Amino acid sequence: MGDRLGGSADDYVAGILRGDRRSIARAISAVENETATGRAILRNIQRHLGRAQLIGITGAPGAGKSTLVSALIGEFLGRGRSVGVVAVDPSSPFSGGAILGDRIRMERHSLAERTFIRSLATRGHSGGLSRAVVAVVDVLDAAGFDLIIVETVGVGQSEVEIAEIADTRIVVCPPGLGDDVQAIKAGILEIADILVVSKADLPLADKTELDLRFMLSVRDPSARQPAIVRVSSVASIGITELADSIDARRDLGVGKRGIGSRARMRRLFAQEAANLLRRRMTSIESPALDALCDAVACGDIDHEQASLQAMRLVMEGCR
Ligand SMILES: Nc1nc2c(ncn2[C@@H]2O[C@H](COP(=O)(O)OP(=O)(O)O)[C@@H](O)[C@H]2O)c(=O)[nH]1
Ligand SMILES: [Mg+2]
Repeated sequence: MGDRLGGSADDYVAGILRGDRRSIARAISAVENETATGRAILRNIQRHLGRAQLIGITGAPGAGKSTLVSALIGEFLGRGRSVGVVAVDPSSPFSGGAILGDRIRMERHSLAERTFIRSLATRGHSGGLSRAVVAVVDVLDAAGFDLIIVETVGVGQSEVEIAEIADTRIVVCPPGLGDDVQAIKAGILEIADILVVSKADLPLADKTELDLRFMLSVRDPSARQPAIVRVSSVASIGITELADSIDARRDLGVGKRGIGSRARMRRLFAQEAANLLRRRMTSIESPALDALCDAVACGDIDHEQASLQAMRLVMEGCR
């Protein structure tokens, strides 16, 4: 099976597994465009997945995500690791100079070989943005990148969904969002494994950290407690600590071969199933569903039971 770029899926897969950059770049285009070759590539790389640790970085536009990603690339390259990046925020492009700081510029060529940065369009993915991101991540995983960082702007449902799929979820909170950090939606706080107070060189960073600690303290105490790390990408503060927190999660087994990818796939299933269910349940013509709504309204059945029944009805195609 060939495509207009002139390769068969087997050629691409062989190239990806060798770490050949041209094959990786073209395979990403094929999977992103959902071509027949792209689908064949994805099927054939599945058994080579699950080694990479997937890190999601999300936060408001201008929060400092891309700058932080650049700093993290430098830090992890310095630790001997390779890093793939998928930026679902094409508004702030990466600059090679910033990524490969002075400290490591001498080794520039070999280091450039150990990074791969790709922007992904936010529109035009018929299978959903999450699935498109996972497909690109899979290619980078098969290519052997140790860490894969996905940067998304934390506005909108699909961006939160992408962040949710990652093994390690980082929410970036810049100082000076106003009186408090209400601008950080509760939903996005819930998914954070690590909360980063960015731009720690700015005076308001103290207040942002206090606000975050307060917000966490008033939550349900049984909720997962994310770590809080202050960083300044421009003043090189906290980058080592953040990388240590990320490594600590890897050492816990997050992202180990097989475990990470299986959990990642379940989260993707859950999202896709929920989306599918939502679409069908809200649009399907069904007297049985209508009767169920009436039964809840009359108090004949409780919400949880009714939801389970509604799910069953939708899966059976209703009537
Ligand atoms: N003072 C300060 N500014 C920063 C820092 N990190 C990023 N910025 C600035 O914040 C702006 C947005 O950064 P960017 O990384 O593109 O944010 P993104 O939209 O979240 O990816 C840019 O002007 C950066 O120079 C930092 O650590 N300290
Ligand atoms: Mg950005």
